[in-house]
Amino acid sequence: MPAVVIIGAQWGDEGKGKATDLLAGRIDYVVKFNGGNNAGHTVVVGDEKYALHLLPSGILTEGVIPVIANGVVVDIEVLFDELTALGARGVDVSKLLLSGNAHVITQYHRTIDKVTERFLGKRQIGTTGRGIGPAYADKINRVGIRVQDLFDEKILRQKVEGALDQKNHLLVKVYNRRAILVDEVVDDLLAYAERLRPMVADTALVLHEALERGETVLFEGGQATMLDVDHGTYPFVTSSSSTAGGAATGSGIGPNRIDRVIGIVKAYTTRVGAGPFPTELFDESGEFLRKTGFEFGTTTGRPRRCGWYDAPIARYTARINGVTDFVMTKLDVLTGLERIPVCVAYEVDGVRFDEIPVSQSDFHHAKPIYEELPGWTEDITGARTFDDLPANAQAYVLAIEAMSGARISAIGVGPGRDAIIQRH
Ligand code: 2SA
Ligand code: GDP
Ligand code: MG
Repeated sequence: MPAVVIIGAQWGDEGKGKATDLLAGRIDYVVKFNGGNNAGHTVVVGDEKYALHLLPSGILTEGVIPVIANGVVVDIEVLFDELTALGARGVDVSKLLLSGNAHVITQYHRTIDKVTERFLGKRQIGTTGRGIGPAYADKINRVGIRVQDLFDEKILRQKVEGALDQKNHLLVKVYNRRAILVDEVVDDLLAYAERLRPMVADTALVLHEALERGETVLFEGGQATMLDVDHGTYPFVTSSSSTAGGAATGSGIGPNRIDRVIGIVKAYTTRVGAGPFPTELFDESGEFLRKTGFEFGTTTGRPRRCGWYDAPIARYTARINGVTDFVMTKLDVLTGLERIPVCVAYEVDGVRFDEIPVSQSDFHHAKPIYEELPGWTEDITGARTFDDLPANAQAYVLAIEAMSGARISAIGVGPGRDAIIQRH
């Protein structure tokens, strides 16, 4: 099982760190291939709680080599802050490898992210404000700064000048902000160059060689399928490829290397930021899920929008990613509900849609068609085999599996690392 991809199958925060832990001990490399410090992984190890934003959660697994690959956008200050904080808690961070082709998030990306959101008013995306979109926009627009540019001051200066040219015009004339000085940005970035140098590697080659040796490489997706720039609910998406295909382009391995794609689904659904969400709840059930599941953003602290499980979304993400199996998290959060609605299809203007409507406008006002499943009241956090679960919890998992397009290979029953049931 040499190359495994883990992706979010909904709108993020499914608990991807949990699946990483499942494979721990068998992993040699863990790779972040998309996004930046907009990700938020909370990982509970014993009594310790770690919140990671830029670094892959696999960094917490001893002996694993963490890799930040070319598809990532890197805020260097955040990178060093996270490394320092983890190092102070005894985590070995010395093996981190960083692709020289990864793009850099600079202060002007953060500024533009914030001002454009403010100017969008009602049309806001609800970004994390970390400069992610503007950094990817520069990458695609071919005016981005890459990690390797920090080692050539002349090139760096030219590139920063090029990038700031139009941006300063916009900042001063449209947004009424002060112009950003080239020197300021260049000096900021150069200050990190020597500290960065030892981490920088040809990560595509490193991963290729590892796979050739038969070692196991885990690709840890940030955000989720429904936030993918191509396959998500555009424009209410992040700016990277957060689907399984992104693991290949975002790291430089061939797609045929990928052996297993694990989709992480919550036993219900959450979303942060704006955009369509058919099963969203606005009543006390939503409040119950938010409180019981502790649904608040790991990066921004924003309350997450909560709703019931959406089977058409699971089927869609199973297809888009080639999911081989799902890991379902947070089944314990549903304990105590008398009946649990599950969305099996949608209704749009009187027409039934069994799959996600292609038209975004239709999806925006799609009404869920629910099937109700009976709940359970027993505490399931101590369950470690499928048979330990109450009959109704078993039936819930099996019913969802039947509608979701792939096998459920493991079930999360609590926040702790070991609170998981594996099905063989
Ligand atoms: P951005 O900042 O450009 O990536 O925002 C674009 C949209 O993508 C959403 N997004 C996320 N959704 C869920 N979780 C994310 N990570 C953090 C977490 C979020 C947080 O794990 O909790 O702390 O708020 C994440 N990152 C980006 C975002 O909400 C926008 O809808
Ligand atoms: P990620 O973005 O997918 O890495 O997920 P987050 O870390 O943002 O959010 C997942 C949260 O759910 C974390 O606080 C985890 O500790 C928690 N979690 C993961 N699995 C379970 C589970 O099975 N039950 C409960 N109650 N919490 C879980
Ligand atoms: Mg998260």
